[in-house]
Amino acid sequence: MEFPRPIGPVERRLADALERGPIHLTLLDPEKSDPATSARLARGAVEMGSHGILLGGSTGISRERMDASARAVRAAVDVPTIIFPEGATSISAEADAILFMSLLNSRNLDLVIRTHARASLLVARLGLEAIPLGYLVIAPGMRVGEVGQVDAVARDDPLAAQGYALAAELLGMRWVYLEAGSGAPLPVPVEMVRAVRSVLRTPLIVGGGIRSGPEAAALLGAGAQVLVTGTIAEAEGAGPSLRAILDEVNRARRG
Ligand code: 1GP
Repeated sequence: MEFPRPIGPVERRLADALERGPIHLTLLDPEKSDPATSARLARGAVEMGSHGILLGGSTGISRERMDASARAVRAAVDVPTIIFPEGATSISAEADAILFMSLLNSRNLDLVIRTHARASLLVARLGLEAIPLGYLVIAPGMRVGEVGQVDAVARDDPLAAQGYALAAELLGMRWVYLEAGSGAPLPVPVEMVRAVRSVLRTPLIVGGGIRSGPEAAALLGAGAQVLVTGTIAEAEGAGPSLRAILDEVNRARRG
Protein backbone atom coordinates (compact mmCIF):
# COMPACT_ATOMS: atom_id res chain seq x y z
CA MET A 1 0.00 0.00 0.00
CA GLU A 2 1.20 3.48 -0.87
CA PHE A 3 0.55 5.71 2.06
CA PRO A 4 0.09 8.63 1.93
CA ARG A 5 -0.99 9.29 -1.65
CA PRO A 6 2.17 10.03 -3.62
CA ILE A 7 3.12 13.51 -4.75
CA GLY A 8 2.76 14.02 -8.51
CA PRO A 9 5.34 15.52 -10.86
CA VAL A 10 3.98 19.09 -10.84
CA GLU A 11 3.77 19.24 -7.08
CA ARG A 12 7.25 17.71 -6.89
CA ARG A 13 8.58 20.37 -9.24
CA LEU A 14 7.05 23.18 -7.19
CA ALA A 15 8.33 21.62 -3.97
CA ASP A 16 11.82 21.28 -5.45
CA ALA A 17 11.76 24.92 -6.53
CA LEU A 18 10.77 25.88 -2.98
CA GLU A 19 13.91 24.21 -1.67
CA ARG A 20 15.80 27.16 -3.13
CA GLY A 21 13.45 29.85 -1.81
CA PRO A 22 10.06 31.39 -2.52
CA ILE A 23 8.36 31.24 -5.90
CA HIS A 24 5.82 33.25 -7.87
CA LEU A 25 2.76 32.08 -9.77
CA THR A 26 0.88 34.13 -12.35
CA LEU A 27 -2.91 33.86 -12.34
CA LEU A 28 -4.67 34.37 -15.66
CA ASP A 29 -8.43 34.39 -16.14
CA PRO A 30 -9.48 32.53 -19.30
CA GLU A 31 -12.72 34.50 -19.38
CA LYS A 32 -10.95 37.86 -19.39
CA SER A 33 -8.26 36.94 -21.89
CA ASP A 34 -8.70 34.78 -24.97
CA PRO A 35 -6.37 31.79 -25.30
CA ALA A 36 -3.84 33.61 -27.51
CA THR A 37 -3.71 36.55 -25.08
CA SER A 38 -3.35 34.21 -22.11
CA ALA A 39 -0.47 32.49 -23.88
CA ARG A 40 1.21 35.83 -24.59
CA LEU A 41 0.77 37.05 -21.00
CA ALA A 42 2.02 33.73 -19.66
CA ARG A 43 5.13 33.84 -21.84
CA GLY A 44 5.90 37.40 -20.72
CA ALA A 45 5.53 36.50 -17.05
CA VAL A 46 7.67 33.38 -17.36
CA GLU A 47 10.39 35.23 -19.26
CA MET A 48 10.46 37.62 -16.31
CA GLY A 49 10.93 34.71 -13.91
CA SER A 50 7.46 33.54 -12.82
CA HIS A 51 7.52 29.86 -11.86
CA GLY A 52 4.09 28.69 -12.97
CA ILE A 53 0.77 29.70 -14.47
CA LEU A 54 -2.57 29.36 -12.73
CA LEU A 55 -5.66 29.43 -14.90
CA GLY A 56 -8.88 30.45 -13.20
CA GLY A 57 -11.38 33.12 -12.25
CA SER A 58 -14.37 33.46 -10.01
CA THR A 59 -17.18 33.06 -12.51
CA GLY A 60 -18.29 31.44 -15.71
CA ILE A 61 -15.38 29.57 -17.26
CA SER A 62 -16.67 26.99 -19.72
CA ARG A 63 -14.96 23.66 -20.24
CA GLU A 64 -14.19 24.64 -23.85
CA ARG A 65 -12.56 27.91 -22.85
CA MET A 66 -10.50 26.24 -20.13
CA ASP A 67 -9.38 23.54 -22.57
CA ALA A 68 -8.36 26.08 -25.21
CA SER A 69 -6.57 28.34 -22.74
CA ALA A 70 -4.73 25.48 -21.04
CA ARG A 71 -3.64 24.10 -24.41
CA ALA A 72 -2.39 27.52 -25.58
CA VAL A 73 -0.58 28.36 -22.34
CA ARG A 74 0.97 24.94 -22.00
CA ALA A 75 2.37 25.21 -25.51
CA ALA A 76 3.77 28.67 -24.77
CA VAL A 77 5.68 28.08 -21.53
CA ASP A 78 7.84 25.40 -19.96
CA VAL A 79 6.61 25.92 -16.40
CA PRO A 80 3.55 24.09 -15.01
CA THR A 81 0.09 25.17 -16.17
CA ILE A 82 -2.25 24.56 -13.25
CA ILE A 83 -6.01 24.95 -13.01
CA PHE A 84 -7.26 27.17 -10.21
CA PRO A 85 -10.84 25.91 -10.39
CA GLU A 86 -14.08 27.76 -9.85
CA GLY A 87 -16.12 24.59 -10.13
CA ALA A 88 -16.41 21.28 -11.91
CA THR A 89 -16.56 22.88 -15.37
CA SER A 90 -12.99 24.10 -14.89
CA ILE A 91 -11.60 20.58 -15.03
CA SER A 92 -9.46 20.14 -18.12
CA ALA A 93 -7.10 17.38 -19.12
CA GLU A 94 -5.18 19.98 -21.14
CA ALA A 95 -3.52 21.36 -17.99
CA ASP A 96 -0.61 19.83 -16.11
CA ALA A 97 -2.43 19.73 -12.77
CA ILE A 98 -5.37 21.11 -10.80
CA LEU A 99 -5.44 22.71 -7.38
CA PHE A 100 -7.85 20.34 -5.66
CA MET A 101 -8.92 22.95 -3.18
CA SER A 102 -11.47 23.19 -0.44
CA LEU A 103 -12.80 26.68 0.27
CA LEU A 104 -12.38 26.23 3.99
CA ASN A 105 -14.50 29.13 5.21
CA SER A 106 -17.40 28.93 2.79
CA ARG A 107 -20.94 28.55 4.12
CA ASN A 108 -21.72 26.56 0.98
CA LEU A 109 -20.83 22.91 1.44
CA ASP A 110 -20.60 22.49 -2.33
CA LEU A 111 -17.43 24.57 -2.22
CA VAL A 112 -16.06 22.85 0.85
CA ILE A 113 -16.48 19.24 -0.29
CA ARG A 114 -19.61 18.38 -2.32
CA THR A 115 -18.39 19.55 -5.72
CA HIS A 116 -15.18 17.66 -5.05
CA ALA A 117 -17.15 14.50 -4.40
CA ARG A 118 -18.88 14.95 -7.74
CA ALA A 119 -15.62 15.75 -9.57
CA SER A 120 -13.06 13.42 -8.04
CA LEU A 121 -13.77 10.41 -10.23
CA LEU A 122 -13.51 12.53 -13.36
CA VAL A 123 -10.19 14.00 -12.21
CA ALA A 124 -8.86 10.50 -11.59
CA ARG A 125 -10.20 9.18 -14.89
CA LEU A 126 -8.51 12.03 -16.79
CA GLY A 127 -5.25 11.30 -15.02
CA LEU A 128 -5.10 14.96 -13.98
CA GLU A 129 -2.67 15.57 -11.14
CA ALA A 130 -4.58 16.87 -8.11
CA ILE A 131 -2.75 19.11 -5.66
CA PRO A 132 -4.55 19.01 -2.29
CA LEU A 133 -4.97 22.51 -0.95
CA GLY A 134 -6.83 24.38 1.76
CA TYR A 135 -8.05 27.77 0.50
CA LEU A 136 -8.89 30.44 3.05
CA VAL A 137 -10.45 33.80 2.22
CA ILE A 138 -9.36 36.76 4.30
CA ALA A 139 -11.32 40.05 4.28
CA PRO A 140 -12.16 41.85 2.09
CA GLY A 141 -12.37 38.72 -0.10
CA MET A 142 -13.67 40.67 -3.09
CA ARG A 143 -15.49 38.64 -5.76
CA VAL A 144 -14.37 35.23 -4.52
CA GLY A 145 -15.67 36.15 -1.07
CA GLU A 146 -19.12 36.84 -2.53
CA VAL A 147 -19.33 34.02 -5.02
CA GLY A 148 -17.78 31.69 -2.49
CA GLN A 149 -20.35 32.64 0.19
CA VAL A 150 -17.53 33.04 2.60
CA ASP A 151 -17.39 33.98 6.26
CA ALA A 152 -14.20 35.90 5.61
CA VAL A 153 -11.53 35.82 8.30
CA ALA A 154 -11.23 39.32 9.77
CA ARG A 155 -7.93 41.03 9.00
CA ASP A 156 -7.22 41.48 12.70
CA ASP A 157 -7.86 37.85 13.60
CA PRO A 158 -4.64 35.92 12.94
CA LEU A 159 -5.72 33.27 15.44
CA ALA A 160 -8.67 32.30 13.26
CA ALA A 161 -6.39 32.06 10.22
CA GLN A 162 -3.96 29.92 12.19
CA GLY A 163 -6.77 27.61 13.23
CA TYR A 164 -8.07 27.07 9.71
CA ALA A 165 -4.59 26.65 8.26
CA LEU A 166 -3.48 24.11 10.81
CA ALA A 167 -6.78 22.24 10.51
CA ALA A 168 -6.18 21.98 6.75
CA GLU A 169 -2.71 20.59 7.35
CA LEU A 170 -3.95 18.09 9.92
CA LEU A 171 -6.61 16.97 7.43
CA GLY A 172 -3.80 16.09 5.04
CA MET A 173 -3.91 19.07 2.67
CA ARG A 174 -0.37 19.71 1.48
CA TRP A 175 -0.67 23.41 0.62
CA VAL A 176 -2.45 26.32 2.32
CA TYR A 177 -3.51 29.41 0.41
CA LEU A 178 -4.43 32.73 2.07
CA GLU A 179 -6.51 34.80 -0.34
CA ALA A 180 -7.45 38.47 0.14
CA GLY A 181 -9.39 38.42 -3.16
CA SER A 182 -8.40 39.50 -6.62
CA GLY A 183 -8.10 43.28 -6.79
CA ALA A 184 -8.14 43.66 -2.99
CA PRO A 185 -6.99 47.15 -1.95
CA LEU A 186 -4.42 45.58 0.38
CA PRO A 187 -2.87 42.10 0.49
CA VAL A 188 -3.30 39.67 3.39
CA PRO A 189 -1.85 41.38 6.49
CA VAL A 190 1.81 40.64 7.11
CA GLU A 191 1.11 39.80 10.76
CA MET A 192 -1.40 37.18 9.72
CA VAL A 193 1.06 35.60 7.29
CA ARG A 194 3.68 35.48 10.04
CA ALA A 195 1.22 33.93 12.49
CA VAL A 196 0.08 31.26 10.04
CA ARG A 197 3.64 30.47 8.97
CA SER A 198 4.58 29.89 12.59
CA VAL A 199 2.13 26.99 12.98
CA LEU A 200 2.39 25.36 9.53
CA ARG A 201 4.76 22.88 7.97
CA THR A 202 3.13 22.91 4.55
CA PRO A 203 4.03 25.56 2.00
CA LEU A 204 2.08 28.80 2.38
CA ILE A 205 0.64 30.56 -0.66
CA VAL A 206 -0.50 34.19 -0.45
CA GLY A 207 -2.47 36.11 -3.07
CA GLY A 208 -4.84 38.96 -3.69
CA GLY A 209 -3.97 42.65 -3.96
CA ILE A 210 -0.18 42.27 -4.31
CA ARG A 211 0.91 45.09 -6.60
CA SER A 212 4.34 46.30 -5.57
CA GLY A 213 7.85 45.19 -4.68
CA PRO A 214 7.63 46.43 -1.08
CA GLU A 215 4.36 44.54 -0.52
CA ALA A 216 5.93 41.39 -1.93
CA ALA A 217 9.05 41.84 0.20
CA ALA A 218 6.98 42.25 3.37
CA LEU A 219 4.95 39.10 2.67
CA LEU A 220 8.09 37.09 1.85
CA GLY A 221 9.75 38.39 5.01
CA ALA A 222 6.76 37.14 7.01
CA GLY A 223 7.12 33.65 5.57
CA ALA A 224 4.97 33.49 2.44
CA GLN A 225 6.57 30.92 0.14
CA VAL A 226 4.41 31.33 -2.93
CA LEU A 227 3.13 34.71 -4.11
CA VAL A 228 0.28 34.80 -6.61
CA THR A 229 -0.55 37.84 -8.70
CA GLY A 230 -3.24 38.16 -11.32
CA THR A 231 -4.49 41.67 -11.92
CA ILE A 232 -1.13 43.29 -12.64
CA ALA A 233 -0.26 40.84 -15.41
CA GLU A 234 -3.67 41.20 -16.98
CA ALA A 235 -3.57 44.99 -16.72
CA GLU A 236 -0.04 45.73 -17.89
CA GLY A 237 1.36 42.42 -19.12
CA ALA A 238 4.87 41.72 -18.00
CA GLY A 239 5.26 45.31 -16.83
CA PRO A 240 7.13 47.16 -14.09
CA SER A 241 4.93 46.03 -11.19
CA LEU A 242 5.38 42.38 -12.04
CA ARG A 243 9.09 42.96 -12.50
CA ALA A 244 9.37 44.61 -9.07
CA ILE A 245 7.57 41.70 -7.42
CA LEU A 246 9.67 39.11 -9.23
CA ASP A 247 12.82 41.00 -8.29
CA GLU A 248 11.87 40.52 -4.64
CA VAL A 249 11.10 36.83 -5.11
CA ASN A 250 14.37 36.25 -6.92
CA ARG A 251 16.32 38.27 -4.39
CA ALA A 252 14.89 36.05 -1.66
CA ARG A 253 15.86 32.96 -3.71
CA ARG A 254 19.42 34.14 -4.02
CA GLY A 255 19.76 35.40 -0.49
C1 1GP B 1 -4.76 35.24 -6.43
O1 1GP B 1 -6.83 36.30 -6.42
C2 1GP B 1 -5.46 36.49 -6.44
O2 1GP B 1 -4.68 34.80 -5.14
C3 1GP B 1 -5.04 37.38 -7.52
O3 1GP B 1 -5.16 38.62 -6.99
O4 1GP B 1 -5.64 39.84 -9.06
O5 1GP B 1 -5.21 41.04 -6.90
O6 1GP B 1 -3.36 39.87 -8.11
P1 1GP B 1 -4.80 39.92 -7.83
